[in-house]
Amino acid sequence: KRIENKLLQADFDTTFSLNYQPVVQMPEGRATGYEALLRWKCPDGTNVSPAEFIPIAESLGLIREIGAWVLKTAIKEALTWPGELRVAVNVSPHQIGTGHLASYVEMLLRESAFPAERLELEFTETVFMRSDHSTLEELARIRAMGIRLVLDDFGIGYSSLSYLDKFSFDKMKLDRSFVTDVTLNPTRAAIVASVVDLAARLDIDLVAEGVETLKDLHFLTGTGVKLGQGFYFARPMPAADLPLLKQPAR
Ligand code: G
Ligand code: G
Ligand code: NA
Ligand code: MN
Repeated sequence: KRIENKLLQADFDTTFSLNYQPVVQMPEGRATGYEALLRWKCPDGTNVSPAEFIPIAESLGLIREIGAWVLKTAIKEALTWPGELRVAVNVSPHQIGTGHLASYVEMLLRESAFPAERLELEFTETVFMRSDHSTLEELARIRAMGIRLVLDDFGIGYSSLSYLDKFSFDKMKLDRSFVTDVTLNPTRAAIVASVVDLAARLDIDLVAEGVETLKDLHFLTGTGVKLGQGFYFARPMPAADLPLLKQPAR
């Protein structure tokens, strides 16, 4: 309840900020782009995790307004980055289905002249739970603008393969639960190898999430995963701290 009240009264521009975590080419670690991750620092000084406040924002009907702030801010910050770097924004399923998201992003890209191909929108499989026609239509409209669609946290939703059949994504991110301790766990190793094969056959970029150790990195590259994200390469950081030169992230 207290978080709900704070969220309802929150001044976005002064209490929200975005951190960015690189998605890198493996093994060398060169950034291909950055995922924007929302941070909220309440006026009383406490940091609240998006894992906690995003579901509340969804139930309060605030998520569209927050999502609009995230999109606007991420594009504004990414405008100054070198042209080969993409920015990825997480989108809640509550933000899509009415056509407003597609129109808003179209407007942002037009006003900022940010290239659509440099913007990625990340959706989890929950975006398909309602699975209505209007959601698929809006996703298609967004993709037709040249924006890249990313299937986030792949593998932990229910019946994830059916979503690949329903809609074409440009990239999928293998959930970090399969990457953690992959070198010690033959089941996870088998899952990673199968998803590498699946992504290659579908011609979808694959990112391994949660790369935390050099061992993880060696296993993943040996199994054919080309893109990675995780604490081994970099933690999420403020835009001002990003190493934006054409150097490996480490
Ligand atoms: O960065 P962190 O691990 O605290 O993120 C926790 C969760 O919050 C993750 O599932 C992440 O995808 C989600 N999240 C972070 N930023 C955003 C955002 O801007 N919008 C939405 N909808 N989810 C976000
Ligand atoms: O759901 P999503 O994949 O968007 O969640 C992103 C979250 O995962 C971020 O909040 C980030 O802090 C967290 N994260 C990123 N890399 C790692 C990692 O290597 N290990 C762990 N445990 N969490 C990570
Ligand atoms: Na994400
Ligand atoms: Mn994810």
